[in-house]
Amino acid sequence: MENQKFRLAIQKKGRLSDKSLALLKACGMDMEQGTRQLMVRVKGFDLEVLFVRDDDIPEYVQDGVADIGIVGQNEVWESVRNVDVVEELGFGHCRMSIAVPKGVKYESIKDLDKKRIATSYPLILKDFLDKEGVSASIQKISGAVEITPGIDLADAIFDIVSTGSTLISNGLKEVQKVVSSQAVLIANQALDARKKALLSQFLFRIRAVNTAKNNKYILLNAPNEALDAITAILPGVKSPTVMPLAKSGWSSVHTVISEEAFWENIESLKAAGAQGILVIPIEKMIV
Ligand code: PRT
Ligand code: ZN
Repeated sequence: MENQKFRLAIQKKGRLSDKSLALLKACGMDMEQGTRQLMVRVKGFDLEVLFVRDDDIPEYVQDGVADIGIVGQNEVWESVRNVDVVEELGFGHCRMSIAVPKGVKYESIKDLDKKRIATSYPLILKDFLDKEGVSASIQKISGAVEITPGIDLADAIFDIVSTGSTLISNGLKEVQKVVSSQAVLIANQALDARKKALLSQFLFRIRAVNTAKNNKYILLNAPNEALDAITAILPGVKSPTVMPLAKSGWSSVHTVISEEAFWENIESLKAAGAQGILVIPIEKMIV
């Protein structure tokens, strides 16, 4: 038991695979290249990666086949629920919505009472309909849910939507957003102390990578008389570093701010006298 490997399950092939591998790489966990096996040892961390179908990940983690997993929240909600959702990972964003044929009048969820709704996610749909007090007949379909209204197998569908183009090309319109989903890190609920410690080290790296992604290192030059105004605009992690430039009367200001805050403040920075503004990506950030 003591020597058992710490094991992470990720999707073998699909929408979350590349981003899951990229996250591991950014966390300093490289894998041997070459043919992808079922299980691979990671370099740089005490971890073994298991490549599986996404539908199986929540159950594997619940049962301890894997200790942790990266999977869409939708798969967790739809399957077993006895796993801990440890962290939202910021990729694999989508929404789960109800759609009806575009010619059908839809005013509220009550319009679906006694109707047939096809979905691969019957549990999530049932939870929602129960909460809304709607009794529809849920038809469980494992793939190509979007074609069911066209062949009169269903009156509506409940499915994952990202751009919405699949709905449009099947003559459907999105009428009710039910929930948003993204990739999450999940963990077995009975990890021993050693594995818990490994999980927190893993999480520490993930947070360093994800925090860095949302922040930028900003460098700018400004005349000294503008420094007060400029530093007041910059909502940095800490107060900015101000260093004199070779040109007298001028300084260089360095700080870290969120990308969003940067765009919000760029005009006022320029107006306050900032020049030569550089925005630099950050690789890791520990706050
Ligand atoms: O083979 P395996 O079982 O492992 O994979 P899978 O085919 O079941 O899953 P996969 O790879 O399609 O999706 C994995 C996870 O990605 C899902 O569980 C979601 O959490 C997330 N995700 C994000 C999506 C989408 N976006 C998405 N757009 N999953 C599916 N889709 C489907 C959607 O259902 C629609 O049919 O993609 C189609 C296109 O979407 P539009 O709206 O962009 O046209
Ligand atoms: Zn799947």
